[in-house]
Amino acid sequence: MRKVLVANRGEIAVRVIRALRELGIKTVAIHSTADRDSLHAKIADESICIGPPSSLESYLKIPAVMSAVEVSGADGIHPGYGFLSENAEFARIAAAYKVTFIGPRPEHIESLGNKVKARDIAKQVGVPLLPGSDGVVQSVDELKDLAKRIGFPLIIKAAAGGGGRGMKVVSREEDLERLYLVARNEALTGFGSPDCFVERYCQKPRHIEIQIVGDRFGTLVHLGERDCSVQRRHQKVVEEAPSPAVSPVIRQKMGEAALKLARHVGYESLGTVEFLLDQSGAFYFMEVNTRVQVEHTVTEEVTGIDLVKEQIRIADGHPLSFKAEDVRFNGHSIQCRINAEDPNSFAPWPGKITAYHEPGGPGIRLDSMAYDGYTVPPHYDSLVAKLISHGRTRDEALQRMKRALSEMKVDGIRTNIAFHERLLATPEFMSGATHTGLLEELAKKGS
Ligand code: MV4
Repeated sequence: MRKVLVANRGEIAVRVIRALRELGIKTVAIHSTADRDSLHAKIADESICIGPPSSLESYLKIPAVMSAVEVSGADGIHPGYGFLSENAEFARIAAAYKVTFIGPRPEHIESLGNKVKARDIAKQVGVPLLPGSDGVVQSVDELKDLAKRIGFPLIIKAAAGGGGRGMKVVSREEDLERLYLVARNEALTGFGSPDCFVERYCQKPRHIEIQIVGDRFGTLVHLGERDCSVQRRHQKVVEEAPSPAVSPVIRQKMGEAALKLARHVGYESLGTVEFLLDQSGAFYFMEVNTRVQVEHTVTEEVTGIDLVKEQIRIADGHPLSFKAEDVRFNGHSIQCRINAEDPNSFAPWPGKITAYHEPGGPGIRLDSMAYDGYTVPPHYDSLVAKLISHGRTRDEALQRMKRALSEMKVDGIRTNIAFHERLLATPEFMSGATHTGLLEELAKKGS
């Protein structure tokens, strides 16, 4: 590839442009009218306005993006995360234009992006699953039979959903039929298909995900886990690698499970295999993400591997730049997502940044779209920066993060910086005793 169009905005567009520049590849940014002054549009070699602020009419509009590809003469597209990154149709259109889509093959986006299909593949290759339906639940009667076998609580999930959207937890038999019908309805309006499946509900699990990377020569490697248990309404808040709850034995088993699944389909790109880890140490397959993730950074910090460069090189037909046997895990990394939001209501808080200071020093990395005088637009998600620390131990990474949070200054808008400072000082976080219900529990306690 000589020139790549970055079909995204914000911190990930900046991250991808940096990787492309290191590889000696020219960069094309696209932006909406609301993003004229965005950092990604400023630092790219070329920048093209593709539409109005609404994502539907800009970053999500395939004809607008493909027009920019044609105008610029780009021979590759990097989709980042969100937007069109897991749209198989977009990947197919790129291929039809003889443009390299920097991601997996369209059929893998499609099959692994469907939770029922992905679950079926996991079952075929013997990856652990929670007890549940074989495929889509076809009727209320079938659901009632399943509930007798699985027991309560159980969870109904949309086949086409993802990232926690389109799920219903059912605690009592009396609610089963009603919530099933609600789930189908929401799945249809939210994802275009009413198909749902069902699983036993796992209480207070950890969200652990394995980073995988495969090239087009059949080499597939896992790069260990990330612990993304600290979430609020399915939005991750803090991520870390390694997980305080994952032993070498669990890591090896989970890594092998992720690779078995990926090998079975012949996966070629970056990917993430999500698991739930329960309090007994058992883990269960959840879903596969076929894109680069917001939290890829903590894996980069502990492995020293530039995942975005690997992803680009793989798509360009190169083998992995490292050997599986040379992968080493070094120390600990933590990421705090800095959002433009009200610290009390968590509502987005766009506006002009009137004073900005970036933390630095040993073991600190900041992946950001912000600068002094930048106006955070109201049209997109509220993530403005990712603060990432690295240390020899979890404690050192934690102390560095606390120190960096105290240095960071973002005036003019509200942010969750002080929220992170409080969270990192709780006994639960300090001891590594995190789980997906932690933020709710802390909110109830008023801490
Ligand atoms: C679950 C679960 C418990 N049991 N499935 C959410 C995101 C998606 N990847 C899967 N998710 C979950 N699936 C079963 N069978 C718990 C979650 C979950 C979660 C649920 C409620 C509130 C917060 C959560 C955070 C992470 C995962």
